Amino acid sequence: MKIALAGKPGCGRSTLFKALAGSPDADTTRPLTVDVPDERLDLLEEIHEPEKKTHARVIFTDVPSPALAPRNLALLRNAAVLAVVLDNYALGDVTGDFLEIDSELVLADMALCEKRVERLVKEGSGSSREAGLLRELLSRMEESRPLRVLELDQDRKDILSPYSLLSLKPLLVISNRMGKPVTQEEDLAVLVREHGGRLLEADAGFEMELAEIDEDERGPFLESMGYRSGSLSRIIRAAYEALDLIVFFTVGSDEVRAWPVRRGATAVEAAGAIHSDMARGFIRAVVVPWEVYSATPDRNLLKERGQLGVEGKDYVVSDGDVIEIRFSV
Ligand SMILES: Nc1nc2c(ncn2[C@@H]2O[C@H](COP(=O)(O)OP(=O)(O)OP(=O)(O)O)[C@@H](O)[C@H]2O)c(=O)[nH]1
Ligand SMILES: [Mg+2]
Repeated sequence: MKIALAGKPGCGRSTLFKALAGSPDADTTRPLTVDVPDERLDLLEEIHEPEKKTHARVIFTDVPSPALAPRNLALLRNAAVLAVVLDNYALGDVTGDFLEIDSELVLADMALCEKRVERLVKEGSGSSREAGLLRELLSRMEESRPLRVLELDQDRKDILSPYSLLSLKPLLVISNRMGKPVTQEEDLAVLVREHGGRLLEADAGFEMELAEIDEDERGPFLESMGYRSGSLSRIIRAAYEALDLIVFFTVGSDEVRAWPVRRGATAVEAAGAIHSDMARGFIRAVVVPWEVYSATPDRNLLKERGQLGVEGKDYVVSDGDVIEIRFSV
């Protein structure tokens, strides 16, 4: 999952990026890949002692300012989640900056939709469903509504998905100054809610300094300063929630691994997340819910007790399921 960090010049993006990397020397011009922390996966590692443990991964990019510069558009469109960083530690005008960036996202989407409608008209498809939908979106955006606030059914989302519309992507808004919390009643919090975003707090400067001390000591240090957890885990959690992702696990002596899928994914979609061959040749899935597996991580015993669930293609995956796909190609 890709998360693009964007914001006004000097908002603290690069500082936050280095904090997320856990190193003041991190190269902000390259994507940063981090493991999604997951205690369940750690437990599976203890149980199976595999050669390899593979976390779900998140990739952060530090989008150079100005955020909506043409050279950044591909970066932004490629991201699953946009995170706008706001300077709340120095001279930033948090509400003004937020509104400015969000309206730039909307403008970029309007330009794209207009171009596409023109093209459809030229091709004689001006009265197609797609053209109708784009016109409808344009009229909403003219009222400077970001598309993420609209309720769109799956059909419409499918039509729009090739466009990677920026104001339709989940939005995290990161107030860079955790020591100065934003209350629910504050203008910024109200605005972010109205614009369909999620507000988070970070203290980039402090967390980057923390990166210089031993990893084991960071947690207690954070706590001693009144912070419950670092930005990394909170940003990842918010992104997972915004995308409505869950994870399932595969286990074995070679590898234990966490696989993110959207909530509601079926067994055959889970198989496809692992490998397209597994989806194509899907026979069945052997599924053990997390509570059952973590209590009895023993296939033979589970089998004896009749606790190995044998499921077909349409089984809906639950968060934490331990899954084995049977397939033939
Ligand atoms: N006190 C304090 N200073 C910060 C914090 N975050 C960033 N700074 C400082 O603000 C300045 C700008 O921070 P950067 O992280 O470089 O900001 P940026 O958003 O990457 O800026 P550009 O890439 O130039 O647009 C640097 O001097 C940072 O040390 C913070 O949380 N607290
Ligand atoms: Mg920077």
